[in-house]
Amino acid sequence: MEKDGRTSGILRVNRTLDYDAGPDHRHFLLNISATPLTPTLGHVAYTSVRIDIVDFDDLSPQFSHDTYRLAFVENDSSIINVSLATTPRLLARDMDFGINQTVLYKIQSGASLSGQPFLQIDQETGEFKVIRIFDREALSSNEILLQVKAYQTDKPNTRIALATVIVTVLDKNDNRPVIVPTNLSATIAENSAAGTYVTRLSASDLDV
Ligand SMILES: [Ca+2]
Ligand SMILES: [Ca+2]
Ligand SMILES: [Ca+2]
Repeated sequence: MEKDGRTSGILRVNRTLDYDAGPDHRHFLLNISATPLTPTLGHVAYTSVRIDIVDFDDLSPQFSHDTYRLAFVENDSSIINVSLATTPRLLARDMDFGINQTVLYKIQSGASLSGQPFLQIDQETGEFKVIRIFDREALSSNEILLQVKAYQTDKPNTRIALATVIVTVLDKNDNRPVIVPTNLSATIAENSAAGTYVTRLSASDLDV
């Protein structure tokens, strides 16, 4: 800070002040002396001025990573409504202060299959819950991409951050192999030599 000239007594800032830079940047104590224009020995007055910097909401939440991973097993009713944490743990921070740093989480897209939601996020902790079981075999891929949003509670549309959660649906061996065709007859001449081709069967399994 500087005095505005030597005579007016007005104080003005001469550089940008940053509350978010830490406690040392939030208060200033100025010791000020006043002397007559024509210095006279001993005619000096002193005072001090305390300046408190208040936070301005100039930052948005930021995720600790761009991408997080979540994995659970298909068709497993034991995980319904159990809190599941991502790896690494979903975390967004806003380095402002007070209301300007409050962060909540929300699933932006990707948590529905055939129009039915299967995942929920805890808006405060960022943990997920599976709310509906489904078959890995019903998916075209075992990975589902979610977009999650962290937002400042009082500015949910402007102070935001986005991250991706890669959901991996782990396969369970819940399908029997199927032999194709299921009924078959074949003929072969008697006295055929060992190794003579008879017919071909194939088996498949929907699991991966
Ligand atoms: Ca700030
Ligand atoms: Ca903020
Ligand atoms: Ca399976």
